[in-house]
Amino acid sequence: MNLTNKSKQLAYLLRHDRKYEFDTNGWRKVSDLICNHGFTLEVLQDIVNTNNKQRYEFSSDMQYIRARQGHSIHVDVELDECVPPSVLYHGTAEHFVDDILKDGLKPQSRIHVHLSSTIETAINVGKRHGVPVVFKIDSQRMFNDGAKFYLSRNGVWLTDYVAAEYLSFEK
Ligand code: HQG
Repeated sequence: MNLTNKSKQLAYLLRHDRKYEFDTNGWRKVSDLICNHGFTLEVLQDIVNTNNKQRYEFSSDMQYIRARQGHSIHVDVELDECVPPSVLYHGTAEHFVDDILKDGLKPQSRIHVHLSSTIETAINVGKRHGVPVVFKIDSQRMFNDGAKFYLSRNGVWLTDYVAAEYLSFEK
């Protein structure tokens, strides 16, 4: 299996694996991945160091590893609460637009709604689901209205929910 496939397998094991009992902060034992899931320490180090989105991190003693965001399992990855830029973006696909305009942006299976500071990133996120559509989010007004925003250590903006009143289409 090449490194990209191993990285995808790792994303599942660190974000979505309901069978594993995670530490409350989302850490999984490196030894479990080596003994039970076919990883070596070298492969894990390679993935952590070369991952294009810097999705994963080791604990300082290298005994544990976790994903920095994107979980569906309920863990607390110690996200930093931050003041957002005045505008953020969310990329989605055309076929979700009607529901989003009705119900707002929901986290669906994940813990948070994922937002980005650039339109380019949002387009790439949207493409994963179909013909991409980018929403612009009035994050400043949301923040002033009391919403919380978090910035993951790999630069992804997260929030709990975005009501439709804060959304507009990015042309
Ligand atoms: C949509 C990747 C209907 C939402 C990316 C999205 C990201 C609704 C989809 C990260 C809805 C959920 C997360 C509503 C939201 N009705 N559809 N009310 N509200 N949706 O994959 O944001 O590569 O869970 O627009 O780069 O696409 O894995 O979220 O299209 O940062 O590290 O429901 O995953 O990161 O899809 O992607 P997802 P996402 P990684």
